[in-house]
Amino acid sequence: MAQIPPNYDESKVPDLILPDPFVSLKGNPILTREDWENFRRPEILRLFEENMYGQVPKDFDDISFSEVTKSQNPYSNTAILKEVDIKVSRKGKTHSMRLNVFIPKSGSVPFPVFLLINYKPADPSGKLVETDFWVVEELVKQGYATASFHAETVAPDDKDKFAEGVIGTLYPEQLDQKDGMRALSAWAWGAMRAMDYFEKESLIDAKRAVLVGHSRAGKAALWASANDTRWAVTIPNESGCGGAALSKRKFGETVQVINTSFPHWFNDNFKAFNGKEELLPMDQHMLVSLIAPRAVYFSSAREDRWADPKGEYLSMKLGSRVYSQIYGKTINFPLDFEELKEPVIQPFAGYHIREGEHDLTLEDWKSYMDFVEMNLGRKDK
Ligand code: GTR
Repeated sequence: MAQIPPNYDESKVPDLILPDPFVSLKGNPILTREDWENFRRPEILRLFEENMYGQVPKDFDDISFSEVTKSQNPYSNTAILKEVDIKVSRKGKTHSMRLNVFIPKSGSVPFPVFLLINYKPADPSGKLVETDFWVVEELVKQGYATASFHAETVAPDDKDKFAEGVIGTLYPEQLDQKDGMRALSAWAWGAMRAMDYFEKESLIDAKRAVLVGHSRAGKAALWASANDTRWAVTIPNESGCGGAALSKRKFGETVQVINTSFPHWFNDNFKAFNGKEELLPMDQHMLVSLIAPRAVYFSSAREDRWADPKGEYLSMKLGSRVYSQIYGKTINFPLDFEELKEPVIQPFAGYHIREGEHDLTLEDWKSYMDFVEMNLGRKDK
């Protein structure tokens, strides 16, 4: 199929006909928490697994954590650095991923933690500084531990090599399945193994863990949290198509474009929706609904039209209805996208759009800390 140029014209966005999170596939209304959690939520999770992201296998035989000392600690005045090799074995094979963890030197233990899935490659010299992209200093100053892993240590971000990590080593049978694990599911799996470590580390409060990812890693963060309810707060930044943005708007990056440029991110079944977003049995607002009743925050950038900021806001606005309709909480997104100026920081669900381009910046992180403080509180306060 020939590639259609991206649409940036709001008047050309098709009329949105979105599946209703609160009506089951058989057409039954979903009104209670019981029906939601026991029936509809698993049904929606399976729709995403089958048609889009692929499986996230949960089984393995063994996991171990060992501290290695490889790098200098650039924040040694305020934080201790732990470099942790997480080794996971299944059926006689072992995969190892590296987690870099900074823990405040002072403050009350255990510390809430921010995990960043970092899709950028590791610095060949082993440098752990990421400036604005990973604001270790600011997070530590505010009383948070923070950790990150490079996505490539779980699955290389390369259409020819993506299986040369956890997929090929631990779960090779997934490669033969049309709904099998691909790169985004593998990165989500990596976040879960980091969570396994947090649960074992007494300086970290795994019950107050925040998962952050930018762009492709934001897609993985959302999918990780849909699969793993241990994350207290989920924050995908500018995650766009295949992340926060509604696919059926076909604004900016489309399913066909993403599947062509990055065929290794999503499962094989997703390719059937190239140019046919209207046939998807779900849309991304339903991914938001899978996070509830835990807290979720989306962020966009004004000039990042490729990621469809309006589509990101709309999916938050629509998907967060689960908090009121099923969980009886008050959620308010009274403004239209065009009227938004200030970050919406409130219990359970938040959003901001900042000026500027596609990036993860200190300004974004500051709003995340405000949202997290409101939703989780801090022990030392
Ligand atoms: C782009 C891709 C987006 C987004 C972005 C990124 O090339 O089209 O979906 O994931 O990369 O990860 O920075």
